[in-house]
Amino acid sequence: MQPVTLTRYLVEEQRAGRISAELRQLISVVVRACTTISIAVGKGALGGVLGEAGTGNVQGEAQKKLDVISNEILLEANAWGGHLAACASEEMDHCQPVPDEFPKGHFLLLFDPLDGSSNIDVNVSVGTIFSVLRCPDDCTEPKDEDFLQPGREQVAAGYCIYGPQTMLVLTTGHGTHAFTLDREQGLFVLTQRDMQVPPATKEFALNMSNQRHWEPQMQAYVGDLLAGTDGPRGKDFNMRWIASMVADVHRILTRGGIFIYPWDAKDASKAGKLRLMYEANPMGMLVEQAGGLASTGRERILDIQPDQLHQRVPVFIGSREEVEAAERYHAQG
Ligand code: P6P
Repeated sequence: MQPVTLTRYLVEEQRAGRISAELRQLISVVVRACTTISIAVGKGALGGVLGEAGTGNVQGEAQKKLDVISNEILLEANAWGGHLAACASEEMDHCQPVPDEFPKGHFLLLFDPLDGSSNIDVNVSVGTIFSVLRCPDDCTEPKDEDFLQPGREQVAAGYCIYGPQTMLVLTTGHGTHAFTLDREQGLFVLTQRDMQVPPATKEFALNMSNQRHWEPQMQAYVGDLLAGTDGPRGKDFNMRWIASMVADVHRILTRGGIFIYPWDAKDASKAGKLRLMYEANPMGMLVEQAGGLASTGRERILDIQPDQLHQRVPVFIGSREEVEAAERYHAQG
């Protein structure tokens, strides 16, 4: 049986009427840019790309050289194809319309070009997260406001994880599927069709150092996770925290678990650490398409009506039964 390449998968999805030619092209261009990013990340010190860029982003975070490089790779790859109207990125204050010299398409692309970049200099897996929305009909001059659509409106979402293998995990609303990069041929090959998140889990991903800043419901929920068989959950849990959302979510899509970044009082003005539009929404679509749940602890992430491009949100994402358990604790007064 011939391996199914990403190209063949996308052609067959288009032939089946599940994606348009324009969306097929958009995904192909984004994935090709991710392959270029994978090469840059893989060079590390040999490529002179480690360390700080000496600049900051809209989040007030110091940018790594690879943050800036990855952002440029994605912008340049998507400028000329005519499949896109504008891009928005964690690394840019405002959206960037396709240059007027090129035709504009019907989609909006959002991305975190290199999520987990604090891990780059210590050789831990990082990744690119992307989300695709339709451009509103009248958006000839795309603005930030055109991007402010609930996550349930996404037409595609995915990430590329740069780890021991470079893998693409993709959904166009018809299941979540994994592709592995064949480095010799420079091709992504379908290696797991229809990923399914196990409904129950004994593994949680959480930065425990923030514990004293959590609200009481979160304290109670985590307290019972830690109590294990001695507490009401009646089972012992294991903990993992890679501090790279792409890597933690990839593990959860592969073997189950719950990833949590709750609200904390460290900076009470922020609703959470993770961003809704290009982290929580795409990951939420991928996990829901694999049978899991994505919640703020109190509502479905994909139902949130955004009011800012870079707004943050609390995140509980993964195995259905565990996210529902977390929501029960947060339903207490
Ligand atoms: P902390 C990376 O900076 C990121 O946005 C996510 O990829 C990751 O899950 C989280 O922040 C890590 O946050 O507070 O543990 O460094």
